[in-house]
Amino acid sequence: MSCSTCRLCAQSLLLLVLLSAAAVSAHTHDKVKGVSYDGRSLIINGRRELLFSGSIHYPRSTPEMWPDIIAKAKRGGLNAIQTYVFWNVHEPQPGQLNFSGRRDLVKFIKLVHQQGLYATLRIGPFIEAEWNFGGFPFWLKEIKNITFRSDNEPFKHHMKKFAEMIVKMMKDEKLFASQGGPIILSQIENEYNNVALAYEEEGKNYVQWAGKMAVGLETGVPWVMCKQTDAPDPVISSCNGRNCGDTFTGQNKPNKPILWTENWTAQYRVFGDPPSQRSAEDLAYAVALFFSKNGTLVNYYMYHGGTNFGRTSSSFVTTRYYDEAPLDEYGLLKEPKWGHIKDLHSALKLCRKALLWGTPTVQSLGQDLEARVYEKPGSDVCAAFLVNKNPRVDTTVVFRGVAYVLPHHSISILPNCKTVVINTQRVNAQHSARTYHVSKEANKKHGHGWKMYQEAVPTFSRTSIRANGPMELMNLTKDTTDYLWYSTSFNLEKDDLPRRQDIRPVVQISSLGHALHAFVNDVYIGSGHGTKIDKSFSFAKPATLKPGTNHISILGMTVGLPDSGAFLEKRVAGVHRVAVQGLNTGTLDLSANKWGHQVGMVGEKLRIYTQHGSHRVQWSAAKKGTPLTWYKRYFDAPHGEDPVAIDMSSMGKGMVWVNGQSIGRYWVSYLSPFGLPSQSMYHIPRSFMKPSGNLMVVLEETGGNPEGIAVVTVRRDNICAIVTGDVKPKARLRCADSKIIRSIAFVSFGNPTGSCGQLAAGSCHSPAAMAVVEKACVGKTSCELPVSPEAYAADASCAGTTNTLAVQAKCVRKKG
Ligand SMILES: *[C@@H]1O[C@H](CO)[C@@H](O)[C@H](O)[C@H]1NC(C)=O
Ligand SMILES: *[C@@H]1O[C@H](CO)[C@@H](O)[C@H](O)[C@H]1NC(C)=O
Ligand SMILES: *[C@@H]1O[C@H](CO)[C@@H](O)[C@H](O)[C@H]1NC(C)=O
Ligand SMILES: *[C@@H]1O[C@H](CO)[C@@H](O)[C@H](O)[C@H]1NC(C)=O
Ligand SMILES: CC(=O)N[C@H]1CO[C@H](CO)[C@@H](O)[C@@H]1O
Repeated sequence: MSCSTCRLCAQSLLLLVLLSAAAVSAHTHDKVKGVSYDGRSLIINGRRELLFSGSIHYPRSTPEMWPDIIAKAKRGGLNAIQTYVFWNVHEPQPGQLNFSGRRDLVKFIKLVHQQGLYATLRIGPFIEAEWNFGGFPFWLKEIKNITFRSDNEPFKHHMKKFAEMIVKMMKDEKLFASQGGPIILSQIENEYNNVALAYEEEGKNYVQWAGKMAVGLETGVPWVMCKQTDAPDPVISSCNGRNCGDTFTGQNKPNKPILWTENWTAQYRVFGDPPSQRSAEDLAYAVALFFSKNGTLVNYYMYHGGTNFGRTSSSFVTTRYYDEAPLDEYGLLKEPKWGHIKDLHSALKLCRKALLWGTPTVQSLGQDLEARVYEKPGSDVCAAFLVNKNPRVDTTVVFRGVAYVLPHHSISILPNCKTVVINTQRVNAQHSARTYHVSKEANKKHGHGWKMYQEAVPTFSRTSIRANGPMELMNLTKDTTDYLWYSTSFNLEKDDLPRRQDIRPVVQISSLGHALHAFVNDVYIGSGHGTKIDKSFSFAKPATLKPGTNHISILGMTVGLPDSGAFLEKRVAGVHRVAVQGLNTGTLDLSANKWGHQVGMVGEKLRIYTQHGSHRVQWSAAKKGTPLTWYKRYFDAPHGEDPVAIDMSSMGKGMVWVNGQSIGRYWVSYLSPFGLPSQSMYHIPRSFMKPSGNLMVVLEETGGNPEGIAVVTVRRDNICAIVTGDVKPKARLRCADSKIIRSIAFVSFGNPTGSCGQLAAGSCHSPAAMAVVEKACVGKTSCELPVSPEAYAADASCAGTTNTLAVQAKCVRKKG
């Protein structure tokens, strides 16, 4: 035995003593209602638990979707659901409360409870969350002398009032675990460490105050702060990020458990971003590593991202949110991510005893290779994690006398220290591909196609709010609309203008963000916008000016209020400076001119996107390509139960309403570096529609072709099994949403290539395989297939065979 192993033994003996002490204290909690913790784990109603939690935000889907989403999370092996509380949807005006519809927090938590899951409630009230203003209502900014998230009396007063109200609401409904309810943890503040420095001493005082205030609310369950290494006792600091098992686990005291409140399942997207992925393999690796390093609670951020309806997203964030999560925007299973982490949860649950009561040891198995073992001496309780940290090289390790193949960047889990039940790099879960289908019934013309109403461009004389210079935007819109018009008029002499017709003066605008459309003498001259990273931008476009009075009107706008960084209440946006260059007299600076402002669009004020309001204006036959145009038409809901979306590829930027409800902002003209829109499909929840005669209204800012808009249904009916025989002897296929397998589109055994939706046979292929798979699967909800050459009369000696079975099946909804 080498010296280093000696030291390991001594260390583990010490650990054993510590851990048995912890186990004893856990037993004394038996039959105690409520939640406590020690250095090992949370102890819920006297029981230690491994917690697999997923974020699902109630206002990002609909009450009609909640039961299905929660049930799918449960089937995916979760035992807890986490949500933020969204202050600005509950209290849009001071004292004016709303907890109905999508805002029904109590109903959401009760549904979680009904399905036997725990809940964790992140009250914030600062939540960030890519949510408008980080969750703060705009009126909070208008309170005299307020500084958000600091040791500031007005802020602390309102924060406390809100936290008290939410806690009381939960207590009245008996929703805390201490009352027999599902809520096992609450969170106060959010990632304050990121901004603490900016607030200096007042930040430190504020964190201490926030922790004490929260604890004083006496929920009977622990509070967490995420990434808060100075979290005041007994508040637990937890970890956020992609790789919490790697270097930092978030623990700020040895007597507090290691919890991971945000493990990003992908990355949220902003307009202009290319698509992103976090592979199922990488996610599973990170979670397995975290549990191998004493972690006991993981939360997938997001498990279901959903939709930023209306104007709820923060600056530049797309309307769909974390569509790459295990449940996609529509609540459909995103495979193999959903299935692979489900398999991981099953494997980890088999390790429960060892993880919660065993003694951890670490043994090196070579460079980048280690065995992390939890063992209870004197019993056969033993679980091992064999880790290969090398990002490229597959290898074989020997652990307790047995050889194990260990692919690169992977962890094998052995719940009995002998048998591998999962390797994070080997995905056995089925795959699925998402498809969109144009709905005939929804796109039928009915005799009435698109109608339009054009917004007028307001000139200075028609505006009411005047100032010497353009004013800050958010101060005027007060978060009631994205839009603020800026108008000014100025005179030019004939001599001011260039003599040559082909040389036109240039209108130059500098903006503090986020986007603008410019009109000169009622003619649209162009648009500009900033980015998520740099919201300010400048704009310069030639314009046709004339002798006499000229008008410049600029539609400035935000695309969601900011949600991150210090001093949110001091942010600025809108037109800043305006000049006309290239006049014979040089540059005309209009920044100190008299400017008029108009908040919002006329169509917004008249609510012409509602059935009632649409009668307030005169609609005419639609023309394409016109800026600042409202379009409307009626449509029937697509038949069936598949989710519904709308393809906006033919449009520019704006918003869509269905029966008066906003389905969010669209912005397809902002292309990613790959030349594609970040989002073309926009979700219309089924509950927004009735069977026929639905009113759709589109506000298009720059010009598009409404004839190109199509209502589509969304499916993940193409499911695939891609399994290699020497890893797993069986492959499984299962249709979701009570559908059955109608047909088999592709089968190959040998060395097939491609991914689900694009599978192709390789050089080794067995024609007999199709009949075998059809017989086993067609007409069934699920089927199990052997993965061996014999089962498919395949040539096992075919050069290049990988003994891989690839199947693509099509699911359909059962008739009747
Ligand atoms: C509350 O919110 C719902 C949407 O969830 C909305 O339909 C309703 O009008 C709101 N009620 C009030 C009083 O603002
Ligand atoms: C605002 O702060 C100033 C300076 O701290 C103080 O003098 C003033 O009384 C405060 N006003 C209110 C309404 O709290
Ligand atoms: C896991 O817990 C043990 C016992 O408390 C400790 O010695 C060890 O350092 C922990 N491992 C990690 C990675 O935190
Ligand atoms: C916004 O309005 C507040 C008063 O409501 C004022 O103190 C502040 O200076 C304004 N900000 C800007 C940038 O104009
Ligand atoms: C702190 C941290 O781990 N951040 C990572 C979170 O995940 C995203 C992608 O999802 C990474 O880009 C970050 O580096």
